[in-house]
Amino acid sequence: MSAPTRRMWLARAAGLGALPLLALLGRRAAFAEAEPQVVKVTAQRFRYTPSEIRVKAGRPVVLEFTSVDFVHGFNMPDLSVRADLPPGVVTRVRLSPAKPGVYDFLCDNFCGDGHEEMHGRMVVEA
Ligand SMILES: [Cu+2]
Repeated sequence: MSAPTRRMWLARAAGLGALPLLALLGRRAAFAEAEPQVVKVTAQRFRYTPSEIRVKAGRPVVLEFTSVDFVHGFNMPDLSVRADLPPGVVTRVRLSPAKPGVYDFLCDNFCGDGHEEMHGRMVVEA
């Protein structure tokens, strides 16, 4: 085999080797898109921090709640999501908002004077 022919074969072999690698990278990118967005939220008389949560439609979300002082509630009626948030533990709530929009949430465990002020919203972007 002459030197140029050998080089051509090597180049072809390298090209073929790159195909599975590209496929693997593509699959990894798709997997990364399906990875949930994790949002940490603190619940405390009488607010959630942050009070506005921005997420992407179609991407799974995990809300990680920590209450510092009381068994607050988390209720987002339009997305049928509800949880108790006992203090001292992390409460994880998973959801996959499909439709863009603004969804209100509120504390539905009476937590004292100012309880009515304990609310926020989730902005689901297209
Ligand atoms: Cu509350």
